Amino acid sequence: MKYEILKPEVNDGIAVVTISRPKALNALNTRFFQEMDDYIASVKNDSSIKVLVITGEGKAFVAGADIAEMVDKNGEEGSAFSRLGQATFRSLEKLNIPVIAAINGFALGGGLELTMACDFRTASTKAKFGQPEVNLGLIPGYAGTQRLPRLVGQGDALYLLMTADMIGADDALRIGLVQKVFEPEALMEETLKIAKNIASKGPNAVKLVKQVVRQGLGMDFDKGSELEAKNFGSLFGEGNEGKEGMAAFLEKRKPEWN
Ligand code: DAK
Repeated sequence: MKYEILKPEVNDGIAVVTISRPKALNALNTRFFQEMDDYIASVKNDSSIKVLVITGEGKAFVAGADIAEMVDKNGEEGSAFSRLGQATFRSLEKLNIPVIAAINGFALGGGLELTMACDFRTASTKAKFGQPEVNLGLIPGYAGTQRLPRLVGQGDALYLLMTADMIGADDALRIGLVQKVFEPEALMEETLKIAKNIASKGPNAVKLVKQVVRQGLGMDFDKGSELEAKNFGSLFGEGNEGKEGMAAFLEKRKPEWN
């Protein structure tokens, strides 16, 4: 598929995809979701990609769902538009490699929901965050009501959802919505350093961390711990990653992952 909105690149196993529709502050339209579905499928099929970074072009990461496209929809079409986005974000979340949102500017509404489908978030000091749907007489449509309270807790989530306040990077860091904040010109370089650092770790272990944490969140504690124990065991044994990592430590050398 030829992309009009997404700009993908890959260097040394790190994929970066830039959302580029700057005239509309990268607002999410149907075309975006079609391209993103195609892109996610291509990343899934490329085992050389170790980490994916998503960012936006210009002064926004993504300023929300495309209001101009949504305005004429009836209830049924609105639900269909919502399901389309939910499915895309869910398949992004289910990619087995780490996905980082590098938030360069506005991350509002559907844009913030997109970042929350990533594994963690870095941000520029200029980034702004909010769920402004109630300003439009709407509620989030891409599972923001579900992911935001899981990430930041009920109080901060309901505050953001009810007031539609836009918060800056410092507040986002304080409530745990983002994990690192950098000067705008350093955002990509620093985020790529994080991505490279992760890419140097045991690749199966990194994938299992993601899988066990995400699946475990939907389970009770004991079932989650059992899931951990089962997966822990899968890294042992001749030819397995844990064996190599521990041997390398004891032999004072760098591990050689397969
Ligand atoms: N959609 C479409 N166009 C947008 C847009 C958006 N979300 N945000 C900005 N733009 C467009 C503007 O209309 C403007 O276009 P032109 O007038 O130049 O043609 C251009 O981008 C530049 O924007 P501004 O001139 O407004 O730029 P400023 O720097 O002055 O302001 C701003 C930046 C981010 C504060 C402002 O643009 C703004 O408030 N934007 C809207 C933010 C917003 O409310 N976003 C949340 C959208 S609601 C659902 C599915 C999904 C959702 C809900 C329900 N179901 C189907 C149930 C999700 C909803 C949302 O995401």
